Amino acid sequence: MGVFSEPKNLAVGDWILIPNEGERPLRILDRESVLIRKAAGKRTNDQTIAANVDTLFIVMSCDQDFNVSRIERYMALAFEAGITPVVILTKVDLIDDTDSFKQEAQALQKDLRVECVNAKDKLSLKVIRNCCTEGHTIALVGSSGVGKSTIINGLTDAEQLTAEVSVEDGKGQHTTTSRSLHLLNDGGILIDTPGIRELQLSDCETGIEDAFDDVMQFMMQCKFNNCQHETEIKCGIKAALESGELDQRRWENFQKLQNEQKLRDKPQYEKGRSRKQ
Ligand SMILES: Nc1nc2c(ncn2[C@@H]2O[C@H](COP(=O)(O)OP(=O)(O)O)[C@@H](O)[C@H]2O)c(=O)[nH]1
Ligand SMILES: [Mg+2]
Repeated sequence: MGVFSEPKNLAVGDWILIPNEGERPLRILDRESVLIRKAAGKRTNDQTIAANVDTLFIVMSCDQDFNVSRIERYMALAFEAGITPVVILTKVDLIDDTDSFKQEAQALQKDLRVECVNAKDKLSLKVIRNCCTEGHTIALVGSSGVGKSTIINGLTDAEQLTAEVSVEDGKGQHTTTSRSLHLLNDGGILIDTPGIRELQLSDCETGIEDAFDDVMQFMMQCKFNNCQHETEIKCGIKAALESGELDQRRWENFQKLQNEQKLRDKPQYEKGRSRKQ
């Protein structure tokens, strides 16, 4: 058996084989999934957010943080890694109309699971408790201040640092600065991530196609295979936009995410050129 050497990208969620307590680890178990994003500010490096995740909780509060385009971005990230996304809408106790937020998120995909919670109320968290079964790993992502640590506190008995939030601007202070892993009594595992301000997708083409399966269907209706969805006749996208089946925002976000991918795949010097255009 080989000598254990820690790889550079050992990530939260990795499983390590240790023969007996206190002995040297033998090896890292093969990963079932890996959540990757493009490292902020760097052009080439990918950053592993977490390994062996089964479910991604996309946490968003029902206030100015709520943004469906950002949900779509996180969905693409999850689908690319083969992870099931669940949208958790928090701070429902602070608003009257929860349904409009829920409906907007639900409209993104028919079978997308969307749950509304008051993260400060353990009873309210009951709706997501069934995700935390034995052997199941959940990573929480979302802006800072939306309630990720509060959800973890509610689902575990541990006390994590949470930030006080100002009600007027809805912004929490940044308290979680590194990833952390929490074992639940019922056997599940929760992984907290620091609020990611600028989530750039790594290699994510199929993830985007899965997150926008309706758009892919509309494209199949185009008369021409190389349709640019601009001036061509019998364009499935234009027809869907005109009929209202596809909304302009969703179409623009799809194009934005796809363009990020194209830019990512270009050699460095071409990236420089395309920025100047
Ligand atoms: N009223 C209310 N406050 C919440 C809720 N979720 C989180 N908070 C508050 O929002 C602030 C930020 O929460 P925190 O869990 O630290 O956010 P994180 O940065 O996503 O981990 C804290 O003051 C929490 O008490 C919620 O559902 N309802
Ligand atoms: Mg936190």
